[in-house]
Amino acid sequence: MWRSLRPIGRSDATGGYRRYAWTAADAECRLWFQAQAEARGLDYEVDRNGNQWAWLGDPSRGDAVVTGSHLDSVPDGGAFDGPLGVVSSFAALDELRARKVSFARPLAITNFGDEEGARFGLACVGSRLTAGQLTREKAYELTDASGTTLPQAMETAGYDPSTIGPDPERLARIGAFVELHVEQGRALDLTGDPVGIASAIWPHGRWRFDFRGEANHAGTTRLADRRDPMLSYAETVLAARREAELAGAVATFGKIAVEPNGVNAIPSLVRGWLDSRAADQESLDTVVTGIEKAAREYADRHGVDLDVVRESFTPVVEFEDALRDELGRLLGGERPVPVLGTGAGHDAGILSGSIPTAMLFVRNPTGVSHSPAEFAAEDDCVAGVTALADVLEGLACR
Ligand code: HGY
Ligand code: MN
Ligand code: MN
Ligand code: MN
Repeated sequence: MWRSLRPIGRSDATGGYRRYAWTAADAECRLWFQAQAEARGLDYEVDRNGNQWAWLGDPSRGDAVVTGSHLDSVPDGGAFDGPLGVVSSFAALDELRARKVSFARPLAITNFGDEEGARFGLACVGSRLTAGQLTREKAYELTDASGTTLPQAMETAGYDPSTIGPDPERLARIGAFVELHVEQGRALDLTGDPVGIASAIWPHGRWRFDFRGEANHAGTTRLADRRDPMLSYAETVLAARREAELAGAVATFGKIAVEPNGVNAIPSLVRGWLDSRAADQESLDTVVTGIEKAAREYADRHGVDLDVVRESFTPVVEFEDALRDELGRLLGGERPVPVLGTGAGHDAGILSGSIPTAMLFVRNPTGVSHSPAEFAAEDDCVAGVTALADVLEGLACR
C-alpha cells in the first residue's frame, strides 16, 4: 500500500513531494485512496467539499468513528506528513479485521482535501469548509500563483465547486474523529516512546506583508535615490527572528514574491508571507504586533509603502479531555503514553470545534518535517498502526 503511494508527485532530484490540491499529482493520490477503499469493500464517496470518505457500516447511524488525515503536501514535502495517517487508517482496519472484531459503530476513513494550503495559501481548506470555518464566498476568492481560482481548479479536476460549504449533516454522522500523524518535533524521541497523544495545537496564522517601492535601474540609480522594498523586507525578516526569540514563539518568512524579479532591477514589490505560532494567544499577538511595528519603521526609513493582511488564523486547540483520556486508557501499558502539544496545524484541530477529536503522534527521530528528510522508522509506524487499531477497537467495537 505504502509502496504504491510513494512515487506519486515525488521529485527525483530532491526526493520531496509536490502534491498540491487539484493538480495531477493530487488526482493520482485520490485515485489511490479510492482504490484502497474499493479493495476493502468500503463504500466510497466524495463529499461536497472534495474530501474523500470510505465507509464501513451505515453512516446515517450518527455515531461513526472516523480516522484519516491528508495526502497533499507542502512544496518539497516529506513522505509522512499526511500520508502516514491515511495509510495507517487502512492498515488499522486490516488489523481489526484480522482480529475478527465486530463493529458496533460505523467506521470511516477520510482524506481531507488541501490540508497544507500550498497552492491557494490557506491551510485545511477541506475541513474548514466542512466545519463552516470558511465560507463559499471566501473559498471562491482563493487564487493560486498563476491566477487560477479554487473553483476553477476543482472544475478542471472534474469536481463540482458549486456546492462547497458547511456540511453539518456530515459532521452529525461522526461520534469521534482520530487523526494519526507523524510527529513534527522531537518530543517522543526525547521520552523514548514510539507513540504519543496530542494535548493541544498552538494558535497560528499567516500574514502577507506587501512592501511597495519603485522599480529602477540597478546600475544607474544612486543608493540615496532608491525606494528599495527589499531592504525593508530583509530587516523585517531579522526583526521576526528577534521578536520570536523574545516571546518564546516561532516566526518564519518562508515564501516571497518579487516584482519585477529582475537581477538588474530594483524591485517595485516584495511580498513576504509570515507564518507565526506560539503556545498562547498573548505571545502570538506580541510577536506579530512587534514584527509589524518594526516593518512599518523600516518601510518609512526606505520610503516604501507597507500593507499587512492577515490571510488566515487558527486559534488555540485544546483536544477534548474525555476522548484524550480514553485514548490514554486504551493505550495504557506499563507506563502512560506521553501527551504532547504541537505547533503544527491539522484537520483534527479544525474539526475539534464541531466534534470530539483526538490525535496520535508517531515518533520522528530527527523532528524534521516539511522537508524531504522527514522520517519515521518502520517499527514506529507499525506501533502507530497497532495503537490506532487499539483505539478504533475501543471506540467502535463491542
Ligand atoms: O501546520 C501547518 O503548516 C499545516 O497546517 N500542516
Ligand atoms: Mn504539514
Ligand atoms: Mn499534516
Ligand atoms: Mn538597459
